[in-house]
Parts: sequence; structure tokens; C-alpha cells
Amino acid sequence: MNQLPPNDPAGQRFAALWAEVSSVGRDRRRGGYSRHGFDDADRQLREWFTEQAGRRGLDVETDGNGNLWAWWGTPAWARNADAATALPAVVTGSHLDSVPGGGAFDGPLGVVSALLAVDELRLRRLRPARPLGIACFVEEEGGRFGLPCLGSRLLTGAVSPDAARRLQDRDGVSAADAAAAAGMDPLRWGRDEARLAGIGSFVELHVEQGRLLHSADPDAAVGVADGIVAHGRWRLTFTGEGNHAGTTVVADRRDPMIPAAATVLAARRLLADRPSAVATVGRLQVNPGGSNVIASSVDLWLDVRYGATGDTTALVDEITLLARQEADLEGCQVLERRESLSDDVVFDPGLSAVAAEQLSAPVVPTGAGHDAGILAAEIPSAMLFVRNPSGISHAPGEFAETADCLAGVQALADVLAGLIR
Ligand code: HGY
Ligand code: MN
Ligand code: MN
Ligand code: MN
Repeated sequence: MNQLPPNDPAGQRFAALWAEVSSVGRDRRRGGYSRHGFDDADRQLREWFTEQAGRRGLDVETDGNGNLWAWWGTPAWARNADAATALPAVVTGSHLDSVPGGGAFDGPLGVVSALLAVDELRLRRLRPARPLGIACFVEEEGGRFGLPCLGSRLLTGAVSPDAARRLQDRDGVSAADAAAAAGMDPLRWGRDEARLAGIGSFVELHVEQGRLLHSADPDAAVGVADGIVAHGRWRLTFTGEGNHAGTTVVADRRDPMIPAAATVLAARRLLADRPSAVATVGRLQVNPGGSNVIASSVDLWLDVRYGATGDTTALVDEITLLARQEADLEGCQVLERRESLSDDVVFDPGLSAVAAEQLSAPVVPTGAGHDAGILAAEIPSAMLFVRNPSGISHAPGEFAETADCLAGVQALADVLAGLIR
């Protein structure tokens, strides 16, 4: 890994921003970070971003869906001009929230790199001929309300505002109430036609999650994404009969934990002949949750990612069919609810090819969902990845070398320089 000279000015600029953004939302209990939509860490990070954008003379605004934007050149719709006459904006950015106990880089690296790319464009004495925006999308991870990419889905209409307002966190607080408590108006949520019409391209820089970049080229610090595999989240609720752990013989049990556990193992078994598929149960909720109590119900969240949307739903169907069979064997029932399904995404071939050419960077797919994947349905979008030596993500071990992060800033500035003409 290339190291930086200790007094490298770009390294110092990066280190200063990184220290600030990484000081917010640490999770002392789990390790890593827990920053979620409309919570206190989100509030602090919005203040941090607003201050940083203000220092750069960027106009900061929060859109009707709670996403935060900073503009170099105020967008036409913000000046009530006719958006059709203004040159479509170029937008970069990412998200500031994390999964529970997540890493420092997933999301914030894209936002910090966007701020530093603006600095770099100015150092190169470039002035955009069209508006250049930095977006921070709210609740990308779905770590609080369970729906990934909440802010970008609301912006594009990929989720109905009513359904979004009803989402609840683990304490039963609705997304609408959480947004209102953070000073936003959830009744404004919904597809934002003017904003979508006013944006011509979106480029998101992100720490790589996994090691496909390393496999493609061990020397590459930066890669370009060509697409995102389909991603489905299902919630299976197994219901049985609560009872005493010490006095209920096995023959009298209807223990929902048994089909739930069988489902976890069945999901893994079904992957055996599907090398490119992944299925994960990362969250179980056992009710009532007493260690001397046979559960009355178990909630199991299933995350399945497979190449195309059809393959993902077919794999989930197989897993849930097995779950039903296991539940029947135990005398339990299983209710199934689709939490979300993101189609497989192909990023804009033109944008991606130009970026790969410009950067002489490898092109790799990803199994991770991103706001760019949601926006790609509406706006030509591309993603840049920064090398993550271990590939670990969604965990405290997530890491990228400073020198690689700076290479990412330069790459982002290169791509933006070509787009803001
Ligand atoms: O889950 C994902 O892939 C993304 O990081 N939200
Ligand atoms: Mn993530
Ligand atoms: Mn992310
Ligand atoms: Mn007792």
C-alpha cells in the first residue's frame, strides 16, 4: 500500500475531515458506528456537513424527503427558474448513516470525498458550467426503519410516502414521527419531479465492500462499478405456543425457534449450487425473549442477493417453502412479508465506460445496495469504489488506506471535471 508523506497537504485535508466525521455516532456497546435516520448522530452529521459545505460557499438545503444537498451554483428549481432551461446538474455524494455497529467508511467516505473533490476542482481552477451538487441521502442502510435507501426511494417514488411514514423502528417510533421530531415535515415526502428533472448525472464514490476490486487488479486503488445485484429483504414470522422451558415435554411443544433455526440452515444449504447467491439472517427477534421460556413467536429477517431480480425472488420462494414445511413439522405457522426488493441495476454504460477509461480502472459488480442503484432508474448514474484491503464492511473492521482514499478523491474530481463542462 502506498503511504503518504507526513506533511502532504491533501492528506492533511482528508485527515481533518475524517477525524471530524468519524467522531460522530460511535457505538460503545457494539463497537463501530450506529448512525440512523433522524437520530441524534444524524442531527450532528447534518450540522457537520452544513458547516463544511458553508465553508466552501455551497448552498445547503434539505429536500422534502429529508435528504441534504449542497450546491455549487444554485439549481434552477431552487431559484424558481424554469428547470427545463437550466443545464442539468451533476450530483455526487452518498449517505452518512450506518448499519448497527457498522464501519466508518460505508457512506461517509463518499460524502467526505465529494467535499474534497470540490476543493480539488477549485485547486485545478475549474468552474462548473452547470450546477454541481453533493447529496447526503437519509437512512440508506435502513438500520432504523428496515427499508434500505429510504431517502433516495422517496425522492424517486420507489416507495410510497404513506408506506414510508408507517415504517417503525424497534421502539415503535414511526418514520413520520422521527422525521417530525427532527424538524422535517413527513407530509412533504414523495417523488420530486423538479429535482429529478434538474439532475443530469449522479456519481457515488464508496468504499468497496468485498474484494472484487482486489481480485480484478491487486494494484488498483480505485474501481468502477458496472452494476448491483438484485437485493431482497423478507420478514418471516413463525408463531407457536409460549410455554415453560422446564415443564413442557418435547411432544407438547410448538416451538417456533425450531423452524426458524431450520430456515437459517436451509438457506445456507440452498446456496451450495448457487455460487453467486448469498442469503443472510442477521436479525432474529425471539418473543417474549425469556431464557426459561419457550418462544411464542420468532421474527426472522432474510436478506437474499442474487444476480437478477427473478433469481432472487425464486430463491426466496424456495427458502420460504422450506420454512413452511419445517413450521408444519413443529405444529407452527409462518407468515411472510416482503420488506423490500431492489431490482438488479446496470449503471449507465456511457458514464461507467468513460470513468473506467479516464481512470484506467477495473470495472467490477457489487452485491451491496446503494442510493446510486435507486437513482439509476431515473438518472444516468455511476459508482467509483475505493480499495478496502480486507473487503470487510458493515462491521468495525471496515477500512481503507488514506493514500487510497486520496486516490479516490482525485478520481472523483477527474470524473466530475469531465461532467461539469
Ligand atoms: O445492504 C446494503 O447492501 C447496503 O449497504 N445498504
Ligand atoms: Mn452499507
Ligand atoms: Mn453504503
Ligand atoms: Mn417460574
